[in-house]
Amino acid sequence: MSLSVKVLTLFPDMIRAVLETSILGRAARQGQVDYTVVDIRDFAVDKHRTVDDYPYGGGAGMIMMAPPIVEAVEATRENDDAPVLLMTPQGERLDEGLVLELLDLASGAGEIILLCGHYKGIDERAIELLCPREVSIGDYVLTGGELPALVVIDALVRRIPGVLGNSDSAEQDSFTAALAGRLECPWYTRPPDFRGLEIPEVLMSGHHAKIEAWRREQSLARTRQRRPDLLDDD
Ligand code: 6GU
Repeated sequence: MSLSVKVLTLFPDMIRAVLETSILGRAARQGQVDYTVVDIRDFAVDKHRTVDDYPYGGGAGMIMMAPPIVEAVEATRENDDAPVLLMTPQGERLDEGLVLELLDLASGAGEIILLCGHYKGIDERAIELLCPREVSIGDYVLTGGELPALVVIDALVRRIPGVLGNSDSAEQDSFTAALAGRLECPWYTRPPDFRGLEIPEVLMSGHHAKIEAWRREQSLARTRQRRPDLLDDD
């Protein structure tokens, strides 16, 4: 059964372009996932198709109006159990653990809805009515929730069994179980000599156990150097 991913946005073209490309696009063509991109502006309630307005009480920036957002979610959602994500810097910070939890909820419902905020934010009553899971992709501010939604979709779709060509590669990546939360080791491919830079000798030795040991060691050293926080509970 294919997972239905629905993105509600004011900038549908920005989302579509990415979802057609590379592994995300291939996953859809192979029927492992299907994408629906909904233009929130289609759910505006006035003839000018207004989707944002000034905040009550004053202040800089525009606020996305509640009615188009709530109507768009209600019209799009097929399963009331499907998780609704609101992409916002105020949200819970995404990590691989949250990705797996969201994939589990989404797979259970057959559907996940991602709502992209824009401007200064969205009317709090939309949040009250929809009870979305609020998700951030990190501690910096972007102009909108579109790139974060695509980040979440990419992280989710690559964890759907069969989506990655080599079924092992998801498990070996940084931050996943096989490396126990360690960073990747360095990798090399042809040519063997590039501008005088050669390949570490062990990789040319054909000695698989030594190669594995070298990779583990590199992975650990790199993690210690760059991300000691990942080793804290070891
Ligand atoms: Cl989800 N939205 C925006 N606008 N900025 C962000 C973010 C989300 N996550 C990190 N920065």
